[in-house]
Amino acid sequence: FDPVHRELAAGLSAWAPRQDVDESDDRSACRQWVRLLGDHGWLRYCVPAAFGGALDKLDSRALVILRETLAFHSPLADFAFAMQGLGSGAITLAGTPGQQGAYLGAVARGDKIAAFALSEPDAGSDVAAMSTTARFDADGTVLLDGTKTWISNGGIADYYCVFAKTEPAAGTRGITAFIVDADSPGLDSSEHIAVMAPHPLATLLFTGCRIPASAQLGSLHGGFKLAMQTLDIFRASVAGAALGMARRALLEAVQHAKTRKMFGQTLADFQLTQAKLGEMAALVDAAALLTYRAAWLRDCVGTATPVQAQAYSAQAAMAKMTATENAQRVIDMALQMHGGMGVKVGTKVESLYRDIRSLRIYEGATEVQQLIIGKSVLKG
Ligand code: COS
Repeated sequence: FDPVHRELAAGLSAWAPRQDVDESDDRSACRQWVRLLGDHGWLRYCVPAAFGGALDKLDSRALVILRETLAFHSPLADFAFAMQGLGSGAITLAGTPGQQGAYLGAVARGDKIAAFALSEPDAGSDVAAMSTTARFDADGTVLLDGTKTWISNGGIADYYCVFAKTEPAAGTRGITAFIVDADSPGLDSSEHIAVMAPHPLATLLFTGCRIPASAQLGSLHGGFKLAMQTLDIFRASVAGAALGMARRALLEAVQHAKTRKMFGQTLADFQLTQAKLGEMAALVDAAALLTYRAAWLRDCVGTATPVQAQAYSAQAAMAKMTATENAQRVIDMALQMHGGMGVKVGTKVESLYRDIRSLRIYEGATEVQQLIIGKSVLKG
């Protein structure tokens, strides 16, 4: 990390716990977090400096450190931050100057809420199986038809980066991205999906949804690679978020072990507790090293050549897989150490136990990360 990253972590660690957001309703809480994060300049790390961002380019180490710090304090704040990045990443990578000017500054200020619409009821991990279509009409407009689901920020987003088939028979080579404003005619985002931890999610129905041809994002049929490149950037930051939650669970466990009295001593005096804490600390550190390595690799070595891009994809996948799986184990061990208090609604380890679960699934499930790493190992 550079000094700028350390300053960022220190500044955000001081700021985040002072924010008072009622998280009982995830949709309004998420809006509030976007407003706060935008007003205080934190969202500027989601876009490059040329469009109102804080740094010249999307900086993976900054994204990792910001997500780790936010997730330590509030997984929902982390989610609000992350979606501004994921929902604008494809515009940063492939948008025209007009698209970048229209969306990126607003995202960085928190004036527009962003979303990324890739998954479908029958196409989650298997992206190429998507069936949403985009058809270029004679009048130069584009018609979208189909269903996207599990869309984070669905229903509260101001726009969606939507991936649709423009050449249905061509598999991964027949997908194109589009920017779809939330008020586009023929788009219905009213079907909310409730999940086990606070997280605004919805299904999007496109029924003859008409958008201008200028909404095409990136090259025709270049959508699959654009989606993969966008996910690549943010996968290391999902690892950062998992790391923040694991660090919080470890802290909660240590504090509990030092104060909880049983059999005439504290929980921390038992060797069994010391062994568990040792294992948890090692799991956290292993995740941290892989996460920071992936972020450093992207920032300092880059992804300009195919070899570099493949190496980074594999390392981001290792980081995402390891950090989310390790965090789940650490949080479970912390909860176990709390005994009955661990499952009481309202305790931090109880909410972390629910918060962490989806990270092993979204932005590429653990099994997808294994595939990406395995393919890279075979390529050599
Ligand atoms: N960057 C750039 N290009 C990439 C890439 C990446 N990270 N990953 C794959 N590609 C390219 C490949 O090089 C290949 O290019 P060619 O057509 O020129 O040969 C093309 O894309 C197809 O790649 P591949 O054959 O690996 O595609 P698959 O259909 O086998 O898909 C997985 C591979 C499963 C890895 C992919 O579909 C995936 O990541 N799925 C998970 C999606 C996800 O994260 N969903 C969550 C949604 S957001 S919450």
